[in-house]
Amino acid sequence: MQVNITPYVDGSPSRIILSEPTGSTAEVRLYGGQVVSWKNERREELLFMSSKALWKPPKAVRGGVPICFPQFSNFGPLEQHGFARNRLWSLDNSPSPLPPANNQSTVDLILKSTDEDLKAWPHRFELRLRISLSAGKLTFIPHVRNSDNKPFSFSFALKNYLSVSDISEVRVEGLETLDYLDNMLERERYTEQADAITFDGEIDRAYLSTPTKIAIIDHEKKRTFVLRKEGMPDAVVWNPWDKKSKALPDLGDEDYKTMLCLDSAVIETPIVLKPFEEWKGRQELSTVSSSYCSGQLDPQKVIRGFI
Ligand code: TA6
Repeated sequence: MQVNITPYVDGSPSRIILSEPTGSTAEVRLYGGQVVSWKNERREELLFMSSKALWKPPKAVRGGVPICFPQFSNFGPLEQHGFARNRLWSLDNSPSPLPPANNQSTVDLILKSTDEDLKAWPHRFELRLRISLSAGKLTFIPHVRNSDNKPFSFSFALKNYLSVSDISEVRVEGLETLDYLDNMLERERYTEQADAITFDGEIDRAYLSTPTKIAIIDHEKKRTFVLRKEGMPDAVVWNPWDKKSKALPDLGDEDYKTMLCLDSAVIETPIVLKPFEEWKGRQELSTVSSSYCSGQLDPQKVIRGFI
């Protein structure tokens, strides 16, 4: 289907526009290999973008889906969330064979270690990312190859900034009763209660060994995001709330009200690759209209795959 590549007018890295027959689109920046927009067929923006996003390197744009590699968090030798989101990626001219592109619009990107990177992280790697758009669904297939002669380990996350109407009206289903590391309490380990997660303050948690499906219900918009993931057992839930929103220079003071980060992640058990070994993950973001308040759509049915 449609893949258009256009250079930015100010000469900064190119962007790729994916589109598909029902009218949805996605915009990908080669800088950071980052999806910065996903609009549905009604042209509604589904991903959050900070009202104060900095579009100039080396700061990653705060919004869309930044790629966190080879380190998630700031617990490690590298900058917070690793350097992949602050690098210029390329179009991958030798992607592995595409599955049948039935009504999909797909782009393959690649990031390889540079001499500069090797100073900070002495491991040669190839990080590939396939981004596919189809009606109501945005799919990410990250793929890491150890192209070095020694093993390395890495943590990883797709940092999904979701656009919500009002965070205080959002529920997350699928993470009940799981253990999580609380980043606000020195990453202490706790167990989630048995109800859906709702929001009335800052939250910054890495849920461990999560199910393959998580539902994010936007009550006001009557929209449910469904996050399906493979190869990424953990999930991060983050909302900065008011104080941290004011403290982050590239986040609007009120932006926390209309965003939720729900990341597919590899945190608790980093991936270890021997020379020439590969790791592949998969994430599907989709939306279903949820007349949840009338009880017609039970998020648990979404989780259990009936919808
Ligand atoms: O995803 C949660 C988190 O690690 C939070 O602790 C917060 O730091 C957020 O990421 C923002 O990270 P960034 O580096 O994008 O400012």
